[in-house]
Amino acid sequence: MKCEHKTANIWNPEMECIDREELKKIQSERLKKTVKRVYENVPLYRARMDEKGVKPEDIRGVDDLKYLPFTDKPDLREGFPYGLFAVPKHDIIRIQGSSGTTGMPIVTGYTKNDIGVWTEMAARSVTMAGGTADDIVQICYGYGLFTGGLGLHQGATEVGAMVIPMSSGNTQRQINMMQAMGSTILCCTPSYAMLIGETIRDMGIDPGKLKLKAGIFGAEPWSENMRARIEELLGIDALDIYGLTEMAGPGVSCECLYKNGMHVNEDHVIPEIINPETLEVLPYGESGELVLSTITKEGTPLLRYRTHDLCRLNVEKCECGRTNVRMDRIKGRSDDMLIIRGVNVFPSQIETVLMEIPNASPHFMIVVDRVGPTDSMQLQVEVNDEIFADTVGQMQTYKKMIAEKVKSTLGLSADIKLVPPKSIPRFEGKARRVLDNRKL
Ligand code: DLL
Repeated sequence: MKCEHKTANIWNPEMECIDREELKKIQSERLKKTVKRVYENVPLYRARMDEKGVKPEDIRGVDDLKYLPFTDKPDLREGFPYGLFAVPKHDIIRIQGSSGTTGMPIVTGYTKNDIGVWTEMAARSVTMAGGTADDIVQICYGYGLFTGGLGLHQGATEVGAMVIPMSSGNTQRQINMMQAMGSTILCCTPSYAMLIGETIRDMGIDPGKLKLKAGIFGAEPWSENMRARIEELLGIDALDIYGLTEMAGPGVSCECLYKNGMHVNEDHVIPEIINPETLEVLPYGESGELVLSTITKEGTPLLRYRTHDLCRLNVEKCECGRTNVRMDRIKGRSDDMLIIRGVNVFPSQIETVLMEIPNASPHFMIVVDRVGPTDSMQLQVEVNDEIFADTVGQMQTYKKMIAEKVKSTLGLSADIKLVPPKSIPRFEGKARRVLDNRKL
């Protein structure tokens, strides 16, 4: 592991190392302005706040955050495409969307200022990984609606690094470029970093001969074991980065080289931890669901947005000197969303697809595995007697039809297995439709 660059700079020491009382004042001012703006411009917030009997002037600072209503993914789906925009379309210069469905995407709009804020958060992240104008940053997150590619691209550009906008895929070509250009920082999902590392090993390349020093990996859950494996395969410091489309994208938080939690950019986003059952706010240090409020976003500001990501917040000052709160690694989700090969999948989407297919039942099981560094998804679908009595050829055609429909709706390939009637377990309470065998 190469740690000699641990004394890396801090991109914005004024904000990242701010006195916490001072920070609270800034957050309070920004929160008040955001509340006023959404109340005046977004019908959903006005209705929710009126329902709770809360007026913008009741929110006098961060301590009053708890009086505000929550927002959640369905609000964004229902508001699609422009329902939650707080500024006229004229002021929006970019749209980004979630990596999940092609059916009902989630989109957020950015004003010029929003792009600036997001760029700043990503620049802080690249700097946390030791990135400077002397670095060569290879970005293998997807470019497009997904925020990974463009987010890190903007951040690395802001830092002045040389950016190689590879996007994902074509692993051998990635490695050839990495060798030829002398890339020093790699940005991709942790599972793709594993694949790159294993391919480098299989190609007989000595990782010590590469110029790579650090990796900025996120967009899906991973573990300390996986970190150790990637660091060994690539000879780098592997850092965790967190973000979500709804909050701008990657850079909500990122680890510094001390690798002890992800520093949250609290001057732009306020984190809270709640008990997902009772919705009660929990103190720092307790595990629960992460709830985020944007306090500088203009295009699509979101207050008390339920991420459904489970983690813990640590308010102790980090050895690196930053004072902002750190988020632990994401431990799981409080809803049933799965992330398979970087694509967000809800079991309910599979159910919707199956309901559109004649003779398929809504009884199914998703079995997720990790074969080497790649996720695989098997979809076990219960069919009726008529299909089950068909010839092998007819069953193959039927399977193909389901696979195509799943692919076109989710953008993911699944191995379809038809199972006999009544063979999938039935549940009286919440159905468990997912068997996740991945050891992350
Ligand atoms: O995944 C943004 C991103 C891009 C983050 C590149 C980091 C790097 P979405 O596609 O909207 O946005 O998915 C957001 O992904 O709610 C988490 O469940 C999960 N996620 C993101 N980062 C991490 C991470 C991007 N470091 C959803 N660890 C979030 C675990 C993560 N889960």
